[in-house]
Parts: sequence; C-alpha cells; structure tokens
Amino acid sequence: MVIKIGQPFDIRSSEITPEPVYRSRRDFMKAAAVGAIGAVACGPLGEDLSAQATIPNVKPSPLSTNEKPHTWEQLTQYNNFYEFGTNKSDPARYAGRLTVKPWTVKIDGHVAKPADYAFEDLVKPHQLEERIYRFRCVEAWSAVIPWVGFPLADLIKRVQPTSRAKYVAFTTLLRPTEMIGQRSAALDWPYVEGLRMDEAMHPLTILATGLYGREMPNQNGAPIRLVVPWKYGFKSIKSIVRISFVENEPPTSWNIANAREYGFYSNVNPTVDHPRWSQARENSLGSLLKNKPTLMFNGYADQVAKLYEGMDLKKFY
Ligand SMILES: Nc1nc2c(c(=O)[nH]1)N[C@H]1C(S)=C(S)[C@@H](COP(=O)(O)O)O[C@H]1N2
Ligand SMILES: [Mo]
Repeated sequence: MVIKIGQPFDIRSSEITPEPVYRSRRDFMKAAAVGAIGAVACGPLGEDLSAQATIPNVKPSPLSTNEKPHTWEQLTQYNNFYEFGTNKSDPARYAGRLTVKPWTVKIDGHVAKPADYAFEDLVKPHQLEERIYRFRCVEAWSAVIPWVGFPLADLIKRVQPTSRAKYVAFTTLLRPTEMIGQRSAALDWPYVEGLRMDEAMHPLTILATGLYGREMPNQNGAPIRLVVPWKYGFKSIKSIVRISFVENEPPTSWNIANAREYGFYSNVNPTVDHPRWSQARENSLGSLLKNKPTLMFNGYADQVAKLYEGMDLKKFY
C-alpha cells in the first residue's frame, strides 16, 4: 500500500476553488503534513484511487457550501452501493470490477429527443461545475462532498420533455457479472429512483461525473449519478443507464423494499423520524458522536421549501 500524504488535495488548483474553501483546504494540508489527518489514497486491495483522471474545465459554483469537505479517503471507503454488497466497505472492495467505459445512457419516454447517448456525448455540451454539497444518508451519517457535475435541468432542456412528462425516472445498470451484489436479493434489481419534474429542474439537482476534480470513483457511482442534496442519500442514484420522462410517480427501490420506512419524497427532515430511529441528529463522517443537529431540507430550505408548499411532509415522507 502506497501512502501519499495530501494526494487528493494538491490535485486541485486555486482557479477551480472558491477562495475561503481553498484557504481551509490549505490549513487542512498543513494538518495532513503533520499527520493530524492521514490521507491514505488507496483501497483495501491497494488500488491507488487517486489515479483517477483529472476533469478539465471545471468551474466553481456559488451554490457550493463553504463547509470543509470530507477527505477523498472518507468519501471513497465508506459507501452505500448495494450492487456491490451491503457493507459500507464492499463498494471500495468490489466496484473496481465494473466496466464504466464504454457507457450508454438511454433517454426515453415523453420527450422530443429520445436517444441512446454515449456518456461522452451526453456530458460534452455541458459546463461542468464543482458543487460542494452537504450530503445526508437516511441512516443518519452526513458528509460534505466536492462533486463535479452539471445541472440536470440543462440536460432536460436539451432533450425537451413534452407536457405529459410529470416525473423523471432513473435506472441503474443491471450487470450481475460485474455487480456482485446483484446476485443476491438485497433489493429488487435494477435500482430505480425518481423525482417530480420541478425537483428535477431545480438548480441544486445535478448529474455528477466526478469527485474532488477527478473522474467519479466506481464506488461513488461512476460514470454518472444523480445528486439531490436536500433529500436522503438513497435518492441520489448511482451508475445511471436510463432517464425516462413519465406521466405518473415512478416506483423507487427503497419504497418497493419497505414502503412504511421509505417514501417517494424522502426530504431530509429533523421533525419526521424514521420508524426505527430519530432523524433529529446526525453523525458527520469521521466524528465519534451523532451530535450534529439535522437541518430542514439538509440546510437547503431557503432554496427548496417552496417546492413543497401546502404539502403535509409527514404524510409525503
Ligand atoms: N444504484 C444505487 N445507487 C445508490 C445506492 C445503491 O445502493 N445503489 N445507495 C444510495 C445511498 S443509501 C446513499 S447514502 C448514497 C451513497 O453515496 P456515496 O457512497 O457516494 O456517499 O448512494 C445512493 N445511491
Ligand atoms: Mo443512504
């Protein structure tokens, strides 16, 4: 195992990083250098994850939080990706087997321009941005994640849904030869998710293709995944192969698995507990305590609360 101190941080230039974040990252690097933070950028099988290619022309976004991001290692060694197993360490261990090049995304349903897009052609017309977002898993751990991506709204405008399109449905790859978790029935495969059209069009909703300025690690949902920062993490479906524009609320994997515990909306809400645990507090990855107050809509209430005006969020959980 090769130990590379600070490797994930020095990949990032000051041009693509908002100044306050860059400064805190420099402090971070100093801490790493004196050993307060060990940045060990390799997986349990010894693969050097920082070997991921850098993504060019990434511009900073005013929609980023200025909270300090978690480390590359934290974000790539503790994951939920049931296609590779149900333990948090399984994705880092097994997702390297997934072939992500070539990759095709089918766009279909009520849309003027349905097509099968090669990943590169899907992404090419869009300005990639660094979006440093808060992230909250329904299991009550949270993180700050520097994604690279572009607004889903930009793609939606490009493919021109018709007036019959009220929801967007997403599907993950089904490939049990490489996704070894799909050989057991932990969930119904393939993993599916969905958003209401106004949620899909919201400027905070992105399709992410990278992490820390680098191509998306397989365990985080390569080559392209959804990120909806005001909703519990399971809405942010990974390794997408199909985006469908549909009339009715589409089925979603966790709702199929357990409708009492997981609804369609799944907005982060400290006042609506999971039937088996409180959502009032969270455990920031790397912290020993579940002592951080959970914020309404994960801290994005000012931007998204109006989407749910008049809705009973206890009923539509
Ligand atoms: N296809 C697919 N997407 C998925 C999951 C999954 O098991 N399969 N897990 C979800 C859950 S529960 C969470 S918390 C996030 C985790 O994303 P991360 O590992 O990049 O932090 O991915 C979500 N997207
Ligand atoms: Mo999650």
